Amino acid sequence: MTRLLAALSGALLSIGAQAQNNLPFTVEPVTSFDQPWAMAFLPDGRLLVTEKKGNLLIVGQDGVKSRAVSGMPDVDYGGQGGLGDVAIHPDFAKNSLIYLSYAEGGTGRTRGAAVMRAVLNATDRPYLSDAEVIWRQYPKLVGYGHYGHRLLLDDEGYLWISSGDRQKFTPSQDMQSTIGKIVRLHDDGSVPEDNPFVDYTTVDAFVDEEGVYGQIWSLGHRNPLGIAFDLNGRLWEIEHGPAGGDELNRIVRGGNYGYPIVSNGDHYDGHVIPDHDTRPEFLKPAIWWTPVISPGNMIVYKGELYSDWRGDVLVAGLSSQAIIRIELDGENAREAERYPMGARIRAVVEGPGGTLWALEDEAEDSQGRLLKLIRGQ
Ligand SMILES: [Ca+2]
Ligand SMILES: [Ca+2]
Repeated sequence: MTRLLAALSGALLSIGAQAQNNLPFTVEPVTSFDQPWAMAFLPDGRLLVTEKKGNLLIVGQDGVKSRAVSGMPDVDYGGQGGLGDVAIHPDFAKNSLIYLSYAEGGTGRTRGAAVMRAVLNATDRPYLSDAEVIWRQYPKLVGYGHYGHRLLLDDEGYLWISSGDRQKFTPSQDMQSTIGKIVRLHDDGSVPEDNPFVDYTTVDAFVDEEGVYGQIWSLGHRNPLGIAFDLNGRLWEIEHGPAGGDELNRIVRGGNYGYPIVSNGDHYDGHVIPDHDTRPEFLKPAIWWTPVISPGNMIVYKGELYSDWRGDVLVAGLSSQAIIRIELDGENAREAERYPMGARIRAVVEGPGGTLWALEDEAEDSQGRLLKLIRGQ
């Protein structure tokens, strides 16, 4: 019996805190979720975690979960769609505002990404109030893929949205849509007057009945799932390429990143897409990957706990089943290290005190776990 208990506790220990070979951190599973997609820390140290089917949960660092937050939007769950990202307003301590992205059903079989802003009442029965849909991807399209819809709120009060190409290719170059774009808005969803294409409506060739030009910051993206500022205020974005050609891009105002005219990958059906170096008028990626890494999200690490990583990009890898560390040097970037995680990683986030947390993608036979990455062994 004693031996059985010892064996059991040994097994539990090995499931609990796994000191995996040659990782610079110990992986501690905290809890698990039903198809988790994104997470963000509240100022009080608790986490908000989204589940793709539509639930938002408040989670303690000990893994204790709240009831599902009520007052959520109706999400169009299916394929890659559902509840997506969650982001917290920089003045959350004063205004309790959060932002949620999700797939929203339209007329007929169309759907598209949307962003809701709401007050989070983080009580025992948490709920959203004053909810307002402040952005909708335009136009809504048939299909369940490539919503993108990663959210970033910066300290100046801008809301950045990565908007995927919905697997439709050419709209990424179409200025009459927000498909395949990076969008920049004020935190209430209004359009900043200094956005690069605000004045396009004065160009005779263009009509802008839906008011989308003004929202666009950059174009020619495929499925951007990560967006973050570095320590020097430069904006970076990471996106899925087609067959090959995942990209890390340094995002500049009004930039065109070339998709689907150029890509260092090619179409899945075998059709060649000319590579970036054939068309220098399009901005080329700082790093591209073939075979792909399949980025889930990205952050720029800003803490002190992993002091040697300060200013580096960390990418959650889906098909690469890894966390990928990228060193930035001005406009340049290079992959520095890859940490194998043994599971598809959907998100990596920095928590209080520079702690690092990762969210697994749900596998067929298991839920996606929340992992704390503990420095040292
Ligand atoms: Ca590109
Ligand atoms: Ca190519």
